[in-house]
Amino acid sequence: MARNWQTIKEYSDILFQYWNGIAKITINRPEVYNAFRPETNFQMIEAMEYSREHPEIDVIILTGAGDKAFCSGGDQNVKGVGGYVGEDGVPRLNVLELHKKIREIPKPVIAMVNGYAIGGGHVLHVVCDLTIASENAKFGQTGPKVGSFDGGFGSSYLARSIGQKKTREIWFLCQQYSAQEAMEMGMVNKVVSLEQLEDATIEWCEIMQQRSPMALRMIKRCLNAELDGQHGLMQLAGDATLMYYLMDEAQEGKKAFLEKRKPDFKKFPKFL
Ligand code: S0N
Repeated sequence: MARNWQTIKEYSDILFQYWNGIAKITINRPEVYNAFRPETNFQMIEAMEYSREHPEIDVIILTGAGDKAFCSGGDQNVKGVGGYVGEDGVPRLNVLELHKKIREIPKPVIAMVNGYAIGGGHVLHVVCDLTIASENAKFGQTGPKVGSFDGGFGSSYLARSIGQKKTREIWFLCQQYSAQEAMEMGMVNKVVSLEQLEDATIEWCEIMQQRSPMALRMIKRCLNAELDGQHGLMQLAGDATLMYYLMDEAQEGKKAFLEKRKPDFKKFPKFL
C-alpha cells in the first residue's frame, strides 16, 4: 500500500517522515550502503529527540534507503584516527549517542531491515526494540576484520538476546547470517518478503498504537533497567515519579504547601 509520508524536516543524510502517528527515519546514503558518518548520526539523534518530544508520534521506524542495505556501519571513507571524521574535522563515535537515544525514547523503535545490517549497522538493529527483516537481509559484525569493536550494546545486549556463544561466534568469525538464521537465533522478530516489508512493519506499528502507551513505556523501561545499570534505574525511577505525580496523594503535598497548611496524606487509600 502506498502511504503519503510527509517530510518532517529535510536533512542531507536521512529522510525524516511522518504518517498516521508513525515517524520513519531512513538513512539515505545508498551509494555507501547507508553507512553512517558523524553528520548522519547527529541527524538521527535530532530526529529521535523530535520523535520523543512530539506526542502525535507513537512509534518510530528506523530503516535504510533502497533495497541493498539497512546500514553498513561506520563510513570507512571517513574513518580517521580516534573516530569518524565529520565535516568539522573532529573524530567522533557519536553513534553511541544514537544508541542511548533509542534506548531512552519511551516509545517503541522498530528496525525495518531491508538488506545488509553489517558492522555498526548490525548494532543499530540490535539496539532497536524490534526487528522486522526482508528475506534478502544479511546480518553480521565485521569489527575484528576492519579494526573496530563494540563492547557496548552491540555485544552485551546481543549476548542477552541470543546467548554468549552465538555472540562470540558473530564477533570472532565476522561471518554473515541470513534473515532466517537471524530469526532462529532470536535477534529478528519476523521475516517477510522485501515487497511486504513496509506493510508488515506498519501492521505491527498499528497493533502497538492500540496498546496502552504508558504500559509500553514502562515495560521498555523495565526491560532496559536490568541491563542499563544506574542509568536504567534512573530512567525507570523517573517514570515512577511521573506516575506518582499523577496521584492525588502527590498533588496534596503541593497544594498544602501553596495553601500554607499541613498536608493531609491520611485521607488517601493505602494499596496493600
Ligand atoms: C555490506 C557489504 C557486506 C556489502 O558487500 P557487497 O554486496 O559486495 O557490496 P560492496 O561492493 O562491498 O559495497 C557497495 C558499495 O558500498 C560501499 N560501502 C559499503 N559499506 C561501506 C562502509 N561501511 N563504508 C563506506 N563505504 C561502504 C562500497 O565501498 C561500495 O561502493 P563502490 O560501489 O563505490 O565501490 C560490504 O560492503 C561490507 O562489508 N561493507 C563494510 C562493512 C563494515 O566493515 N562496516 C564498518 C564496521 N565498523 C563499524 O561500523 C564501526 C562502528 C564502531 O566503530 C563502533 C564503535 C564503538 C561502539 C559502537 C560501534 C558500532 O559498531 O556501532
